[in-house]
Amino acid sequence: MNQTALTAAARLLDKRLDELGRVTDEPGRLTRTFLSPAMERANSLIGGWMREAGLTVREDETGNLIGRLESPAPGARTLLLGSHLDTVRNAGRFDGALGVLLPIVALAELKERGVTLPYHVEILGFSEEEAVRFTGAYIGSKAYTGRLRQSDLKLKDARNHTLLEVIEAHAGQRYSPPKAAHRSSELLGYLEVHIEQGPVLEAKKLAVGVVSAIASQTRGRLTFRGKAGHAGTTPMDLRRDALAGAAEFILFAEAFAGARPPLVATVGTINVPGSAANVIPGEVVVSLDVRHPSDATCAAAVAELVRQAQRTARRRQLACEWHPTMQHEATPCSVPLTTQLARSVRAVQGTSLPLVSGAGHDAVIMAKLTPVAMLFVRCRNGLSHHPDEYASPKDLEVALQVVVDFLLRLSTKS
Ligand code: HGY
Ligand code: MN
Ligand code: MN
Repeated sequence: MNQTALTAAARLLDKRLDELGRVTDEPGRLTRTFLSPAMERANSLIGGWMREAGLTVREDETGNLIGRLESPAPGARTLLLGSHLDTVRNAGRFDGALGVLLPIVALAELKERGVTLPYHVEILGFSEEEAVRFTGAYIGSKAYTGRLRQSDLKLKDARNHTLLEVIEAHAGQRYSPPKAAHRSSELLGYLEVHIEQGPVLEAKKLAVGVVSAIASQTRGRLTFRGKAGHAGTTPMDLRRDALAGAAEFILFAEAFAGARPPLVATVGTINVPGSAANVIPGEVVVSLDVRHPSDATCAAAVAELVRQAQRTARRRQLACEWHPTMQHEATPCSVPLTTQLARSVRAVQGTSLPLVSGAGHDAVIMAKLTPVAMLFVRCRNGLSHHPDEYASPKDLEVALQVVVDFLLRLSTKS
């Protein structure tokens, strides 16, 4: 593809990321959660871009946006590309969206050049990956791969609505967990383009890299229970302060993980039901997110952190309960597919750096259906899950060129 067309395509991609970044449930900041009004507006905006690129568009019963480009080739299999369209609260405009919008621009360019691919392509905009509205992540890709369970449908959001109620209200009809959208034998694989959300590519002065594996991840909730009381009349030595116990644990978790890189442990939310400045907190619920490239190390770290939380609680005459909400093993990317992707990366940028992803991605779920590969794009200061998240148009252009090269090389193999 000639450079001018590529530069123009990257500029169009950047403009669309900007436009999509303003489709939000919370004016003034970017927040899009599962089946929200903003997600519906995002699906219709992106569906229009998919149609312009020549794809047929549908939304499945779980709110996933699916664009399909059929190949005339007899017996053609399907290549899947995509990522998630939901966001964390006060998010950046690249996380998830890049992996949906970039392939649309790439296919539009190939259409412009009169290229017909010898395989079908499906571009997937998953309806939920971030676990913001419901604690169990990957609802969209689990539904698409036939791995959504009845138990998932019982998850409740902050308004006490179950996942089933929310889906049926959206669809206006009964819902049960769907079968996989494809059999593995029909697929060539899944490619997800995503910002790195880390500092490595920037440090190595590279625009893109390939993902070798996605880290093991466990999330859950710790509930500390003590005794509420009057802040003014209860002597310090007679208190059972749940918040003080949780605070001691939070600092322990930070030090524990800090001493064991690349282990990471994060308490991202803290909830003190019925809190008031003049009441000793009787109950506190904190989230715990633990990750490591190795499953065994991650599991051992979670066990030690929970034991420490319970030791801290006992010493303070508190009760402490652990409730796991999500566990995903480390996911190696497909070596053959990643080797092909690395070839395109080398063709464009001269060198291809393999990286482990500390962040979870829909590729974790897609890997249970088909071989997966991921292309990481450098993001400024490695910052993500933040409105200042940023990937430059120049780096978008490199990523676009890699994906077009990958699609064309795959044509000669599929
Ligand atoms: O939290 C994650 O790893 C991803 O951004 N959902
Ligand atoms: Mn994210
Ligand atoms: Mn993401």
